Amino acid sequence: MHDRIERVDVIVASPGRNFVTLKITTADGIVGLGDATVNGRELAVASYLRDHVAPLLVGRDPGRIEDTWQELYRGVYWRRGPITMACIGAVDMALWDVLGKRTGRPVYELLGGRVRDRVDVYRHCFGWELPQLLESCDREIAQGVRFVRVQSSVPGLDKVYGISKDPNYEPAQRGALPDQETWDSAAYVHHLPGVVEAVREHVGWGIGLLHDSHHRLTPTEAGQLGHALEPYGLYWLEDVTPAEDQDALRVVREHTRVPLAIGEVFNTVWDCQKLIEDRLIDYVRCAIVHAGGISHVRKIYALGELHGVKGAPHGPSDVSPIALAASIHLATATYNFGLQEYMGYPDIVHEAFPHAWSYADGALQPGEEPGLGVAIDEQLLSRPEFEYSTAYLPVARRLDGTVQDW
Ligand code: GCO
Ligand code: MG
Repeated sequence: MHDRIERVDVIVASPGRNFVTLKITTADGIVGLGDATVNGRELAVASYLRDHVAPLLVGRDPGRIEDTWQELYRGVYWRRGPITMACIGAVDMALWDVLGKRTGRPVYELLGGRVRDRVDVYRHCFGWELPQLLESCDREIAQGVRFVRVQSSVPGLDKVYGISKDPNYEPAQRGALPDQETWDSAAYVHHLPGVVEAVREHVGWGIGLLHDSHHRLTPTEAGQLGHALEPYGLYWLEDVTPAEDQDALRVVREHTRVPLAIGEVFNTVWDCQKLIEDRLIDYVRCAIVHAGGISHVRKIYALGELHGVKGAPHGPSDVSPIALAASIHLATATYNFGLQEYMGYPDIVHEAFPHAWSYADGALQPGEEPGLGVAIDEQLLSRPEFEYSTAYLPVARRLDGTVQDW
C-alpha cells in the first residue's frame, strides 16, 4: 500500500451558483478534488457522498482507482442514475488527481499522453433578436473561436432555453420553486432554419455552427428540423429528442443527414451503447461528472472509437472547473475526442477554483501541474454570501398545459 485515504470532506458552496465538491485527503497529505454537482439536486449528491460513500473510502489505498470505481458501482446493487454516477464520478476524479500529485504528472500524461495540440471548444451564442445573436457570434469569432452554438428566441414564447439577459447564461434560478415556461415545438421548428440561414450568411462557411434542441422534439419533428437545416451545413444538431429513447435517433437518421450529438444526461456506457454501436449519433456528449468520472467516460470514448463516434463533452456553467479540468485532460489524451463545450464562468468561479487549465483562441489547455491542476479556495467559499440556497432549472409546459421535457 502506498498511502491511505485519511479524510473525506464534502463542500457545498455557491460562488454565484451551487457546486458540490469532494475533497479527499491522504495520510501523506495529498489532496484530490472531484466535482459532484447535479444542477437542482445538490443536497442529494452531498448526502450520498457524506453519509454513504465517505465512510467506505477512509483507510483505502487511493491508488486503487478502478477497484474503487467497481466497488462503488457493483457493490451497491442500486446502480446507475445521475446521483449515484455523479458521486462515483467525483470520487474517480479525486483519485486521479491524487495519483497525478503522487507521481508528479498531469493526469493527461497518466492517460497515455498528448495526442492533440489543443482542445477546441464551442461557445454558446445567443440573442433574443437576430442582431444580438450575430453580435454574440462576432464577439466570439473575433477572439479566435471557430465553433459557435446559436440559440435564438421563438416567436410567441417569452422564455426559451439558451437565452438570457445576463451575458453569463445560467438556466438555474434561485428560489424555493422552479420557474414555469411555455413551449411550442411547431413555432420553434418553423422559426429556427431562418435564423441559422442568417447566421451562416453573416459568418461565412469557415465557422462551425451548432444548435441545441434540448431534448424537446418528437422523432418526426427532429427529422423535419434536421432536413430543413441541411443547406446551412450544421456541425451538429444537439439533443434533438428525449435522450433515453435510443430508437428515436434511428427515426431521425432516416430523415436527415445532419450530424447528431446527444448524451449530456447519460450516466453510463449502457445508456448510449446502441446509439454508438448502431452509429445513430456522431458525437457523444457525456460529462465526466455525470457519467462516472474519467475511468468510465474513457470506456465510452473507447466504444466510440470503434464505431466512428467522437467525444464532445458537456461543459455548461453547472460543470465545475474541476470536472472541466478532468474533461480537458481526457480530451488531450483521447484520439477520438471531437469538441468541448465551454460555456465559461463568471470571475468569482475562477477565483473560487484557481486552475492550471487555460482558455485562449477558442481552445483549452490542461496546464502542466500535477494531477488535475485545480484547487479550491475554502476560505473564500466559507463567506456567508456564498452559502448554498435552492436553485432549480425551469419546468416547461406545452400550449395545452401538458408537461414538456425542459
Ligand atoms: C448544454 C446544456 C445545459 C443544460 C444544463 C442543465 O448543452 O449546455 O443543455 O445548458 O441545460 O447543464 O443543468
Ligand atoms: Mg445541451
